[in-house]
Amino acid sequence: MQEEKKKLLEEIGTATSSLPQDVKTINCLLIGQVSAGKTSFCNAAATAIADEKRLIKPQTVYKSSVKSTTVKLESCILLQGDKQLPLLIHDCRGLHEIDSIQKEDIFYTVDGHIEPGYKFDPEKPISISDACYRKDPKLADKMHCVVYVVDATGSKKVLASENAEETFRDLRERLASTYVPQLVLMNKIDQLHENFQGDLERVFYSQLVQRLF
Ligand SMILES: Nc1nc2c(ncn2[C@@H]2O[C@H](COP(=O)(O)OP(=O)(O)OP(=O)(O)O)[C@@H](O)[C@H]2O)c(=O)[nH]1
Ligand SMILES: [Mg+2]
Repeated sequence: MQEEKKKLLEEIGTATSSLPQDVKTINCLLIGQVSAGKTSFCNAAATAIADEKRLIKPQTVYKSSVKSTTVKLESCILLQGDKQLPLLIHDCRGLHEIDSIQKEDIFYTVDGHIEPGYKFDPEKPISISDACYRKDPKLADKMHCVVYVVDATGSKKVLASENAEETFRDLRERLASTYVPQLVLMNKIDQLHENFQGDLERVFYSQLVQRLF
């Protein structure tokens, strides 16, 4: 396990070497339904890499609200000791029937128009006169990878809402002509079936998980 982790960290550490010089960090955006576990994933990744044997930012652990806890565009820095890895995971407000992140704001974020720290307004997308609006984003400001975080326990259909389905579909279409990789992160699999709780590796062979896709 430690060997795999070392290899993964080496890969992340050298991931920018083939990119243009001004791209010092790879930006990865997590999007998904409210409560899908976006922030928890950031915290888990930061905790695993820091190796401090304590949970970084444990405040999401007991959350059960229907509204998004995360309201801003937040960048999760991954620290290994005092060294920062060249990968930033960006966390944002979740999708929901009420008080959702606006679809246009997701597009603006992917295109690098929104500065970290921007508080998403569920009523309207960012205005181009906003202080957090970047008029002329460079390649380094854009998202280089998009991860759709889905809650495996949400319902028979993991997206669970038309709003989310439409947003995911439109984003997929927008990104289809780009080289931005798109991944799905299925979360809360530990709750999908009691058999998984003791041995999470079983999910890789599970027909239940396969059917959800
Ligand atoms: N069992 C289980 N619970 C999880 C997992 N990931 C997250 N949770 C719980 O799910 C709830 C929501 O997690 P968050 O990380 O706040 O979800 P989020 O997607 O950031 O939500 P918003 O910011 O509100 O959009 C919390 O109570 C977490 O503890 C998981 O893998 N398994
Ligand atoms: Mg969150």
